[in-house]
Amino acid sequence: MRNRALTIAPLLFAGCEGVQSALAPAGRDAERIANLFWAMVVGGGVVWLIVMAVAVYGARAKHEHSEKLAGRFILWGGVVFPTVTITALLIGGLALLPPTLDLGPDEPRLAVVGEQFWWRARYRQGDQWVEVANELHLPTGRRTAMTLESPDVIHAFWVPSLGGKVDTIPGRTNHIAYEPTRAGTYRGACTEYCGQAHALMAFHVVAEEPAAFETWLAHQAEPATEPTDAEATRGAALFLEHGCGACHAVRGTEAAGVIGPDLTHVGSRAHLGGVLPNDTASLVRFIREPEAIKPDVRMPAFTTLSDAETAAIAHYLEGLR
Ligand code: HEC
Ligand SMILES: [Cu+2]
Repeated sequence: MRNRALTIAPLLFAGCEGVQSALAPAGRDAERIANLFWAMVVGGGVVWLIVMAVAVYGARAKHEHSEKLAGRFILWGGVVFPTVTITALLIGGLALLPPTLDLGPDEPRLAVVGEQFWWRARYRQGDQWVEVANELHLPTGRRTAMTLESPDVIHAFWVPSLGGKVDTIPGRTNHIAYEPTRAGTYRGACTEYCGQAHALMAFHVVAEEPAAFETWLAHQAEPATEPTDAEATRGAALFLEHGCGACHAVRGTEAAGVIGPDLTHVGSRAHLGGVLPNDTASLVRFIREPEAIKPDVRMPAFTTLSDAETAAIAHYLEGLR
């Protein structure tokens, strides 16, 4: 038993660092939330120790207490103390809301949409909007305001390492802002049950220096690169022939679908669908058996394509950097 506890404990603590932890804050709002959490843990711990000490004392005391003293103890310890501490906690907790919901001076530059089971995001770049999917980038040291929407069901957007959580609600526009303090890649998740693949509705946020962020965004705004070899050229043709472009956009080509993720720069993302490493094997799986990756996915399986055809399409998509 002890052995098992020893093997499990490091795993539990490992969960507290890393890319998806409210206890390892990498954003201004996450820091505030973590501080509130620790204040509650320490405060709760102190109260627990006092209650335990009183309980032990009560169980052991041999002499009688006066009724007046007991009454006073209940009044102060049982009424006044909890009222004061819980009110203080409430005020401390509510005080976190205005700064967390503070959108900063700029108009929201990022519009996030919760889809069936992926995240669409549009960045304002000058007077155009640039669409990306499943991987957001945010500048460090700046507050980025976002709008949150959903076309059909309720999802919730949360990057525990960076800040607060807000629902995406059909027919409504919600807001949140994140201000990363530490560069890195952080994992986000849908935190409102939305269907079979809800737990797989993950995404990543790359927090980077403002200059690197602007370079990234300028690159995402560009149309797709032309295929550079014969196999990629064949893949591009097959992509259009087999109707991928009905759901996916590859800007600069005929593919202009809006149902699925924009694939213009899909090769530049670290993950596919938010959950798989972005490599040839994952691309092939997405084409062959998307349902095996995410149950109820809104993409059909392309089982009639030959191995060579699937490989050519995967090769083409990998080149879209
Ligand atoms: C009926 C619409 C539809 C068609 C047709 C379709 N897809 Fe998809 N595709 C989707 C949707 C929706 C997703 C998002 C799945 C998810 O993560 O929930 C997706 C996801 C993907 C992804 C992962 C993208 C990312 O950003 O993670 C790839 C790659 C992909 N599709 C390739 C293809 C290829 C190649 C074809 C043609 C052989 C194709 N799709 C045809 C709807 C479609
Ligand atoms: Cu969801």
